[in-house]
Amino acid sequence: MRRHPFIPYRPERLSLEESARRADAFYALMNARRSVRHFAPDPVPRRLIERAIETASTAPSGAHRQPWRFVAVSEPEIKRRIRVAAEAEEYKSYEGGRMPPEWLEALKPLGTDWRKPFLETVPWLVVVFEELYGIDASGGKRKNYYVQQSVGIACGLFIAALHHMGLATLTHTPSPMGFLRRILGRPKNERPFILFPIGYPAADAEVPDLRRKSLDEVAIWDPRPPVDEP
Ligand code: IYR
Repeated sequence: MRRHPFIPYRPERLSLEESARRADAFYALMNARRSVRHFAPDPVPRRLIERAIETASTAPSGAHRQPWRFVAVSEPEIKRRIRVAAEAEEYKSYEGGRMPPEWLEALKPLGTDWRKPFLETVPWLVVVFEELYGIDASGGKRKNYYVQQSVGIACGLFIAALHHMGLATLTHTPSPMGFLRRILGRPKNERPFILFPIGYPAADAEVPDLRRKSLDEVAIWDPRPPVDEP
């Protein structure tokens, strides 16, 4: 493969004051984000979803293969089919013994169960698929690299973009998710990764009163291996 031409990259160098101001403002914005399970039925213009997808698609990716597909659903009938199939799988997980007791215990504080009415009440569902491999013009397979990392980063940017434009979402992973490929008619080289219901939070939406880990709990600075005892 030929090397890309290289072009100058000269983003503006910010003053320390400006960097600190932006750092604080962006942290405050993102720290105010919450995953939402109760949505308003209010419509969301397609233009906003397009922008969020474009933003997500700026993510870095292995060998720049951009191995993500964003499948946006607004049709009520398709949303209904997705809800029915998701609830059937989730019912088996929650009530049919597919989720081990330890997992059910871990979810108790969140109050989730097999019912997923939000899959129908939201104006948009966006299902992100990982492209496991590409298919070239002659039908041959073309390897992708670090697909999970790449798609995971794209999903993070997607969530940030939605939040920044005042929309709410949920990182929903009905399991197993194979039904999404069938209902949405996606090819074999694509695998469902995350399903995002997107809308405005319901007027009476509530979220669990969670605490985020502090900086001290999540960051380790300049660690050294322990000195071996003599
Ligand atoms: N997929 C199920 C279960 C679930 C699992 C985890 I880990 C969560 O953080 C939340 C839910 C569901 O969507 O209910």
